[in-house]
Amino acid sequence: MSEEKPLHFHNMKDMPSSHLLGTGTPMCAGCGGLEALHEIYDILGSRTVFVNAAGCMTLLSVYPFTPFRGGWLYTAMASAPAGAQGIRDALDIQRAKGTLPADEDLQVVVVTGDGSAYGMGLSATSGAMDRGLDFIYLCYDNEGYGNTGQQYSPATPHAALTSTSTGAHGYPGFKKDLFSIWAAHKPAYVATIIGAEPLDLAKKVEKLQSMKGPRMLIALAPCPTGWDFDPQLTVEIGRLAVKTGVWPLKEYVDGQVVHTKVPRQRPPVEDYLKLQGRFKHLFEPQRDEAAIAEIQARVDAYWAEVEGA
Ligand SMILES: Cc1ncc(C[n+]2csc(CCOP(=O)(O)OP(=O)(O)O)c2C)c(N)n1
Ligand code: SF4
Ligand SMILES: [Mg+2]
Repeated sequence: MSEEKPLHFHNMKDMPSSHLLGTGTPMCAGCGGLEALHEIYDILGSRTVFVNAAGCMTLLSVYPFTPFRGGWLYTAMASAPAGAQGIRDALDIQRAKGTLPADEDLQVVVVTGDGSAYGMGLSATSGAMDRGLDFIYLCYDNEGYGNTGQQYSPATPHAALTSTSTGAHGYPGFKKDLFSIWAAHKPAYVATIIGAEPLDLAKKVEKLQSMKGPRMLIALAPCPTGWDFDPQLTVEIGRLAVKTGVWPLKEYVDGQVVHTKVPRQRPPVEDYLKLQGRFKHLFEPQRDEAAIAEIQARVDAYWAEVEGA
């Protein structure tokens, strides 16, 4: 009888990092969160300990299998930054004792979804920034509790249908501005990114690698399963999020917010909305002009402020 191969990679030290993610994992096809994580990991490299709060990415490392060559710590949803503190402290103690050479030190990277970052884990994140913890925080933002069936979260956009906002008008609330909340703590770095804009993403990840202290990334993560679109549209939807102005690409550094891409000729937001089943009720059986106009007006107001600044 032939030996069965495991579905997941297990400590495949010689495989390039670009081959590690997305292969043999139980993630959905076209996952925008995985796309961003993959691109980031290609730059960060394997001297990385990921600290992950419960969510879709947790499925990447199911003991004893992992696609990563560095470390992985799994935490409860509210406590990934506290887990990162413990790992950083342990590394620093080993450095001080001389048992960990400088060139073998590891970078500590929190990876959580929006449910943790915008909600349950915000207090622990705030504390970690207050303490100046030397870590990177990547939030892949699929705008809902994806792993448990896309319930709405504080990151869900206005009017989106989720499994807990099912009425004729979708989610009545508005997406929380996590970028500003994080920037208000005055950490070393905050940026928004998206996998569909890999050059912008790469410049930001390279920049933050030369810094110390809290460094924060929010990646909009188009989610075919939760947003209801064909997986082959992930990149197109990601690019449209940027082109229409729905997802501003920006960074906070040295007390300043700088937009790294300013879409001056913005197509209407409905070009982005109508590709996604979660907004289908805005177009069928008849157009909800008021809701579409409100979403457009908020995007326009954002950019009017940026361009007038
Ligand atoms: C305190 C707590 N409540 C609920 C859960 C169940 N749970 C596991 S993953 C998850 C969704 C997390 O959402 P998010 O952080 O956005 O990550 P995603 O699933 O979208 O990747 C939930 C609610 C949990 N693990 N812990
Ligand atoms: S539910 Fe969405 S975020 Fe989660 S693995 Fe699937 S595509 Fe990715
Ligand atoms: Mg989520």
